[in-house]
Amino acid sequence: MTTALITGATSGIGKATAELFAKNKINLILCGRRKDKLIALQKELSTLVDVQILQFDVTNLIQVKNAFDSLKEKIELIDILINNAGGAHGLASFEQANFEDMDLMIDTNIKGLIYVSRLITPFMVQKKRGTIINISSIAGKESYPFGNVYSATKHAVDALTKGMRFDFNPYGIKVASINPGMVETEFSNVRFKGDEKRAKSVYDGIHPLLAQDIADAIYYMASRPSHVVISDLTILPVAQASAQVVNRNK
Ligand code: NDP
Ligand code: 8X3
Repeated sequence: MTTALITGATSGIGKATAELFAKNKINLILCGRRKDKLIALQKELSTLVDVQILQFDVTNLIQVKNAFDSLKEKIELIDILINNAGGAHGLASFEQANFEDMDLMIDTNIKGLIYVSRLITPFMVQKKRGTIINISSIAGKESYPFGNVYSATKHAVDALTKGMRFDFNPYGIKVASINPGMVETEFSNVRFKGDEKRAKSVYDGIHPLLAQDIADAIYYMASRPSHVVISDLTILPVAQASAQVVNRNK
């Protein structure tokens, strides 16, 4: 049976992907910081497949290493890695952006993805098999006003995806990225630090993507025949023409 590790499985895109993978009989290793959410999801999905949970913060290399060491036999079996944990913190003009927010985005979206991938890929290389899907963003393709550092971190994800594709080419490992536009998840609540009104207003007058729309695409990418890799996929709600151009007339 296939085994997938999903980071950021406690909400949004990661959770929807876990649910869809379980329906399709893919064993799961689910990761996140919120243990109660991991336990609830494990309970929900373990009637369908084997579900292991690992609680750690992707920004903390020691925590990532310890978590993987605690599940070594299963980590070695991973066929699919979904690098999804991440997010935006703040939305401010560069000269006013908060240092803690900037550090957190760099540490989570870039360094977290590097730590997780660096620890898992040696086993894929050994097996000469595996699929890595990095969740980037439309912000990884274009910058937009006030998106400065978030956008830079997602451009880095794009660059890392391409770099990994070169390095893993000799081993037949598939490396892909998916670049969603506006998806209504906890993303904006996190970006605006719990200001629900402001978070909701991001989706005013549009029909945004749902986490399930991205999960569908991830599953499609992960289930192609062995000679096919969908290397780069951008998905937008119909209302969105670019990171900035959004038709709010529904
Ligand atoms: P959510 O906020 O709903 O989910 C984010 C997930 O990341 C949570 O499960 C969270 O888990 C996890 N996470 C965040 N920080 C850490 C950390 N330091 N260590 C471990 N896990 C962490 O947002 P989305 O589902 O929308 O976001 C998923 C990915 O999709 C992100 O990389 C985001 O940048 C990207 N994306 C989102 C878009 C959108 O419009 N929503 C558009 C394009 C890309 P926990 O808090 O339990 O640790
Ligand atoms: C999230 C998409 O455009 O809100 O990555 O930054 S956007």
